[in-house]
This record gives sequence, structure tokens and C-alpha cells, in this order.
Amino acid sequence: VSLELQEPKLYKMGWDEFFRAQLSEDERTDFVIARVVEPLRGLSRVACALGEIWAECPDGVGVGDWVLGTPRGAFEKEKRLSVERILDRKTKLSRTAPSGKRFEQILCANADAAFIVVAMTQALHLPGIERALEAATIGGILPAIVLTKADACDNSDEVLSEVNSVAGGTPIHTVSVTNGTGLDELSGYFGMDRLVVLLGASGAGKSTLTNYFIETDAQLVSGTRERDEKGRHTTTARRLHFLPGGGMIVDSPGIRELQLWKEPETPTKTKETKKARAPRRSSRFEEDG
Ligand SMILES: Nc1nc2c(ncn2[C@@H]2O[C@H](COP(=O)(O)OP(=O)(O)OP(=O)(O)O)[C@@H](O)[C@H]2O)c(=O)[nH]1
Ligand SMILES: [Mg+2]
Repeated sequence: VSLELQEPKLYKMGWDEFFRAQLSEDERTDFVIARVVEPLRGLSRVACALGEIWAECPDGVGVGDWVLGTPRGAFEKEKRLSVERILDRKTKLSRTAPSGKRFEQILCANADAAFIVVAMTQALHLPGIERALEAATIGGILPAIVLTKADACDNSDEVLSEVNSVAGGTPIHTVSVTNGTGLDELSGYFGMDRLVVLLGASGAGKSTLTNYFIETDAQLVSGTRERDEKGRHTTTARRLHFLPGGGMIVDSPGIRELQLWKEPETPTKTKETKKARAPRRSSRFEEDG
């Protein structure tokens, strides 16, 4: 399958010169290019010029990754891709996996913007917001803070000024899906086929926002506990969705803890240095549950 034939569809999925430039001459003629929409154990879901298909992906693949593979069997019929390699990432949102110190977990690859989603009705956790901002910035992603459930908040000014104190100039948007307010302001982030990843605690309203933008009820939503407004970890997988008007959104499971990932130091060759163990590959399935 030639690249030229695939590209009109790929551009709508965020394909650009950054990724194109990584392909060799051979890879421009014989391979299928796809974007990972849902990494799963075993086969993952990827979107390509033919639509959404199954793919065998290497370990360490993240939602949003661009991959390159060969069709297995009769491509049209079997619709299965054998992925050969993951293209270099333009941006990366990652953290240290919740259970251990040696895993890098990819929360999203190649996102253009990150919405740090915070419910105005939940107790604010300012250090969490700061860490999310830092993770986005380190990964090369434009962050924005989205304060949700404005309709159910009676101390908006207070919340806004507290969040403002840690925002460091990051844009803050106050929205309500219930009332339909503030949402138009967010549309700009999806323009030009860009990818926005949602990050935030359980119950913050990420899936509700996702459903609003994709104009379906694809993502399950459930109520928060009355006692403390905490969520129930309803979303359990990372999934990329296409907006009807262009652009993409990644809904994520609620984050309990966002520990920044640090690359292990590369060992210098001195007498004392023992052979440093390579870090284990990212566990893409480890979630806060
Ligand atoms: N009043 C009000 N409630 C909202 C709004 N947006 C979401 N909610 C409610 O908040 C609760 C949690 O919403 P979800 O979208 O499931 O939250 P989530 O961030 O996806 O949660 P997890 O999947 O557990 O991480 C649901 O009961 C929603 O109906 C809003 O704008 N106003
Ligand atoms: Mg959810």
C-alpha cells in the first residue's frame, strides 16, 4: 500500500511531516501506517486508512502512537496489522507506574494539548495540579486547566483564585457540561486535527467532557460518592476518539498519583560501576484502580 494513498486519511488523524520524515524509501511503499487508539493486552486497536483494525504491537506502545506494520494475510478480509516499529514521538505524557519505580508508563503519545481536568466541587489538590502541569510541560505538550461542574459550585471565585496561584500563566477554563457553558472556548484546542489528552482525578468529569466533544455516549459515566464527591474509577482504559468536526480526544482513567518519570541515569564506565540493569519496559496496563 503506497503512502500517498493512505495519507489523505492519515492527515485527518494528525499525521504530519515530523512522522513522514522518519520513513525510509521502502517504508513509503510497502507498509501500513496506523495510529494506536486503544492499547490492549494481546491485540490493540489502531486506526489506519482502512478504518479501525486489530494490530499486534510491541510492548511499550501508548495511545496516540504512530506505528508502521505489515498486513497479515488478506488485509481487507482479516484486518490485522503486524507492527514492526513505533515511530519516534513528538510529545510524550508519562509517569512512573503506580506500583514501582522502574516503569515508565505512557499516558499518551503525541498529544498536542493536555486538559488538566479538575472538578470545582471536589476538594482541591493543588500539588497534583502542579505535577500534571509539569508532566505536560516536560513532555512538550501544551497544558490547559479545565475546571468542571461550574453549575454545582457555590464558591467559584475562591476555587479560581486558588487554582490560579499554581497555574503559572497556564490558561484556566471554567466549564459546565450540564449547563453547556465555557465549552466553546475549548474547541480551539482540537483545531487542525490536533490531539487533546484528558488528565485528572476520578470523578472530575473527563468522560462527560469526552462524550460532549465526540457527540455520543461512548464513554461510561457514573456518579460520585455523596460523602466526599470522589469518583468511582469508572473509566479503566485509555482510548482515543475522533471528534466529528476534526481533532481527537483521549479519555483516561482517573489518576490517583502522578509521579514524574525520570530517565534512569546512563551508567558511566568507572571501575566501581556495576552493570546497570535496563529499566523494565513500560507497563501500559497498570492503572490506578
Ligand atoms: N453538575 C455537574 N456534574 C457533572 C458535570 N460533568 C460531569 N458531572 C458528573 O460527575 C460525575 C463523574 O463524571 P465522569 O465523567 O464519569 O468522571 P471521570 O473523570 O470520567 O471519572 P473516572 O472515569 O472515574 O476517572 C458524573 O456523575 C457526572 O454526571 C457538570 O458539568 N456538572
Ligand atoms: Mg471516566
